[in-house]
Amino acid sequence: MKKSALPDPFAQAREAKGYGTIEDQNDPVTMLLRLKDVRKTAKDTKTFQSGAAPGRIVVPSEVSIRDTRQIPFEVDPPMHGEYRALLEDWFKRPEQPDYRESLEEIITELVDEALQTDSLEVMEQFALKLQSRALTLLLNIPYEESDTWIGWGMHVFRSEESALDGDKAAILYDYIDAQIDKAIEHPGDDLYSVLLDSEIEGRKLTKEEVKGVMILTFAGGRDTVINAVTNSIAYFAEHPESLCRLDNEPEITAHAVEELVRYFSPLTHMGRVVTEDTQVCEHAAKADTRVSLCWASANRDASTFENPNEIVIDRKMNPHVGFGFGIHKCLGATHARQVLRVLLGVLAQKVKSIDILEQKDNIEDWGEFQRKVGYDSIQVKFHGKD
Ligand code: HEM
Ligand code: EMZ
Repeated sequence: MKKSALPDPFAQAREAKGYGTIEDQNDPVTMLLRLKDVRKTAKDTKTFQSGAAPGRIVVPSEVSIRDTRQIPFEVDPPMHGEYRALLEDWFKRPEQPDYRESLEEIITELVDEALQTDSLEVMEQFALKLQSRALTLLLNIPYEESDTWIGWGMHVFRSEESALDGDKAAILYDYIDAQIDKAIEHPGDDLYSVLLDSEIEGRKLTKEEVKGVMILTFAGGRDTVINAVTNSIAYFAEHPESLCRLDNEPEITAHAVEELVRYFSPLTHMGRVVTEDTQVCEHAAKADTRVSLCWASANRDASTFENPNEIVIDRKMNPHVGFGFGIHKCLGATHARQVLRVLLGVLAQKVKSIDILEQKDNIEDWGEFQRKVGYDSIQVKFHGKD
């Protein structure tokens, strides 16, 4: 097994019965493992709702550490569409040329630094910095603000021991409250100010609604991007031929990014609350229980993906659900894709090879399933082209 591989722990259960069951704070979750079922369930927002108690669709449940509803993630139609319409244009800005150029500057600086270092810990010294600095572009705020977020360290709203740490989460929530108050006093052209000035159903968004969008922007786009970046570097360390191909055929870059997101599936699964007694893959799902859409399992479903456990860097047919499916599909995907495209471009251009010196895998514990999602830490050495 390669050091950079992410094995698929769901294969057997997916093929045998299509689901698995896990315990979580006395609110068990039936994980749906097949691509077909994940898609069907994601589409049926009436029977499988997102707008339950704030935090309940997240696994592990965040009900005990959060009261603020994340928007538009924890909202169902028709309100979901109203919020989403407010946000779409802003979250498409990463397609603009100047946004891409700024990303290129951020990433080039980090890669140049990495080339000067004998041993680089990718999670903390590369991916966290990249993610934080890139996020200043999405929020349209000064670059220096990223120093604060980097200063929070790897585990901001989680502690090392537990995925649920209310005190840690409060650091982020209090920070966002303070930033909203600042934007009220001195409105600018940042995301906070734009949201505070937006209207829904003929009224301004409340502070609580703005907070709900901002928490999601920070939380949803942090670990996912950090893992995608770090896993990409580990992959290229063991597949220098793929870096070489990207250099010679930059036109495959967009395909490569989709394939990496499929294979890595940085968000393993996301829950829904069942609103009426129903059936999912011949399994009774009672009203007010939880199911989850397991993107990571669906993305290895051999009935759709040939050689699902291999990274086929220019895979053509790739209807993966790494960014979700249906109305809640990832709003940050344009940003995440641009980050990864630019990263691949810069690596292909400057890096000849990467050695993995030491690694500690990050294994998520989902009851009967143990899933490697990335690394707690990984030390590497970059080698430049000349
Ligand atoms: C939704 C994955 C990056 C913001 C989602 C969903 C997935 C996902 C699977 C669907 C959740 C559901 O249906 O319940 C990812 C991955 C990322 C990534 C794999 C990186 C590789 C980001 C970033 C941001 C972001 C960078 C913003 C900064 C959101 C938001 C939603 C969402 C706001 C909810 C959209 C809605 O409910 O309409 N993401 N995400 N994500 N993501 Fe991401
Ligand atoms: C929630 C979630 C969003 C949750 C789209 O996914 O990401 C998780 O990492 C957070 O813990 O609060 O934002």
